[in-house]
Amino acid sequence: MSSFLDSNAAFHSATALDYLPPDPLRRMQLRRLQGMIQRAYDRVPLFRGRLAERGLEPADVESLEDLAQLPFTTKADLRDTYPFGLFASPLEEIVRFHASSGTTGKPIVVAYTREDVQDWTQVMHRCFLACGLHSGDIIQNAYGYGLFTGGLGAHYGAEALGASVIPISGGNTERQIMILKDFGVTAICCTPSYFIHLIERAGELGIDLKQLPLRAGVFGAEPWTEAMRGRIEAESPIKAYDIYGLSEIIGPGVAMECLHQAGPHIFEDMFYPEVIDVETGEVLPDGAEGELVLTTLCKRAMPMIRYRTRDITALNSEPCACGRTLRRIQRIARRSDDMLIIRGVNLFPSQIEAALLAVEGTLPHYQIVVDRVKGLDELEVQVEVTAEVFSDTVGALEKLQQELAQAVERVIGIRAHIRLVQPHALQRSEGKARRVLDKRKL
Ligand code: DLL
Repeated sequence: MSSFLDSNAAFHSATALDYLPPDPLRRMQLRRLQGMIQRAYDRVPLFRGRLAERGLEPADVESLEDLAQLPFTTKADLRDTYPFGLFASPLEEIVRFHASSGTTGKPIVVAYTREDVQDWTQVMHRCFLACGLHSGDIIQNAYGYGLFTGGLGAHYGAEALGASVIPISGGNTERQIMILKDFGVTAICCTPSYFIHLIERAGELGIDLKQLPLRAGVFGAEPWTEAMRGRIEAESPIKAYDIYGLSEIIGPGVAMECLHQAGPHIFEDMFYPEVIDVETGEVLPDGAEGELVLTTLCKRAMPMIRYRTRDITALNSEPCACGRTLRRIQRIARRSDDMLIIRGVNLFPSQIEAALLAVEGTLPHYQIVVDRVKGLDELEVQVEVTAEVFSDTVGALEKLQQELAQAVERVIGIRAHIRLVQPHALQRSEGKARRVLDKRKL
């Protein structure tokens, strides 16, 4: 009995901010926002310069609405200041780096102070509580550990919860299934497409996932659909919850679905959301669809002011049956740029293009074809080669194919199937080249 009361008290204290009434929440947001803007102004030359260009100072932000006057931050700003140019803390205060894909060869670098890691741990802890997990759960964390934020982000949150964490990382599906079964795993964290792959592989191995004690899946890092949720819930014993986040803001844990599975709640005490018109940049009202812009309210190492996520969504301020006062975002199904997410890895066509052009014998015409086979994303790159190369021996063509595959893998980190085609084989477009054919039924 006492342990039930203890865990209940722990739940209430860890999730108290999920239920703040609107007024205190807005006051907290404004106080934090003003502190964040001052910090960025004092410590990040790019931000100070941008405000100065507009004749603005931190004191001009007197209300949350005033944030709309401030300039946006974009992925290009991270690229142009690579690697450490947006840091607001000295290197000796940085305890962690992560990185994610940039639009060119260099990654986007993000950094955390000790307090940032603690804040991140707390939001991830709140994510797990929101979907009904608690100490005693056995959580298999199949997000990749490493520069990707998924693995370590979920790991720290799950430990804070007091769950038993299995830090298995991504890949090796048969071992994942063996551990799911043998350890009595109750929750899994991975991309939704990978879990579908796992369902299919388990089926082939004659293992009925429905007999296992698994009950929750914390799925994100890529777009997915209600149809995928339906399939996962029909073919396995779990409830599938949507978790959203991005490296530039913190990693996983920006927003998370509650037991009602009605769209992720944004942790608004930590991240201030706006939705803007993609073309004009104008702030849109709740309910209108546009691009999500996020401002960190507590980040020390790398404050982000009005970061354009490129993710298309709408803010939902309708009350949720769970009683949380945090607004929700509509499921993110697309982006306003050409970033692709393949097996949880972010990549841009421009990165593939750069890799291809570095190899002699190729022409600047290529097409990227993405498909999903047995739950796994497949990437094919069709590349036109010069007439001389095309009439070469089979051995020479195979060698070129190999070279291209290696060049692409070096840049994006995953293997693509390269198909060489003769000059003019690919359709030309009159306007902007359509480089990507995405055949995945999301
Ligand atoms: O994917 C962080 C993460 C890890 C989120 C694990 C959830 C779970 P990045 O690699 O920087 O960070 O990629 C961020 O992935 O801008 C979205 O386009 C996409 N994305 C993330 N979560 C979702 C989701 C991590 N639930 C980019 N639904 C984001 C749709 C998502 N897209």
